Amino acid sequence: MNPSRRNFLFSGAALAATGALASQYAELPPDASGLWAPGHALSYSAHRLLGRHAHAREFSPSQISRPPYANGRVPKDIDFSNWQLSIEGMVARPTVFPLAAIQKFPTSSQITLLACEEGWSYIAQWTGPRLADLLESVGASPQAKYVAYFSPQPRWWDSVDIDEARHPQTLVTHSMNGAPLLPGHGAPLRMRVPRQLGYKSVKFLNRIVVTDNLKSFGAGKGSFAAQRGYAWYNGI
Ligand SMILES: Nc1nc2c(c(=O)[nH]1)N[C@H]1C(S)=C(S)[C@@H](COP(=O)(O)O)O[C@H]1N2
Ligand SMILES: [Mo]
Repeated sequence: MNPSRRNFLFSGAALAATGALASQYAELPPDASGLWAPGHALSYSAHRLLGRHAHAREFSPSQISRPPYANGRVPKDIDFSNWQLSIEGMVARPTVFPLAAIQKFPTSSQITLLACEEGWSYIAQWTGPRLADLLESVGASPQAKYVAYFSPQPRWWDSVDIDEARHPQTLVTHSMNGAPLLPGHGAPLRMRVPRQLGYKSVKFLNRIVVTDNLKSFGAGKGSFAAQRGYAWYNGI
């Protein structure tokens, strides 16, 4: 977050305006209850007001981290053969895409920072179709408000609002630093949400659900991370 945003967030005016912003701009985030509720709602509505279309910072090729930090071990319980990506929910044509079909979509590339909530980060180039284009190809409903996305790992699913889903930097990546994704970084497909913290970039992506309500997913807070107390919306 840049300093001017931070100042805005903590100004009295911003606090007073929170309720109005939240109701005007995106309603409340799905985790807007409990201990952290006021902060989460404030951050979400202020970011949405200031930066609905803002772009995550992009870096130059010389700034790519080598070697990249690989947080995750490769899970042993995932069957990587014949990978498919299902896109379902509020779409005209629910589709199960074989990996090869996803690889045929026009791609977008970006060099951005992946920042973990634990404090470490790395810069990499990410390549793959825009989520917006995949949603378009299956006829996502104009009434959709959220996109939830899943891996075979029960804890690793998340969701974003429709603006984030349609944002040009939100990609379904199959390549990193000019090569196919490595298993530790989420091969063969990984959601990449560079405007938010690392946990939103779910690895081993195999299912996307377009919806207007997150209540029916898990505990209804929009992600497993949110169930554990991390913010559902966590802009960087
Ligand atoms: N499926 C899955 N996705 C995941 C994770 C995971 O363990 N499994 N870890 C998340 C977290 S907390 C972070 S910070 C990033 C780490 O990305 P990296 O493994 O490329 O470093 O992936 C996110 N996506
Ligand atoms: Mo993380």
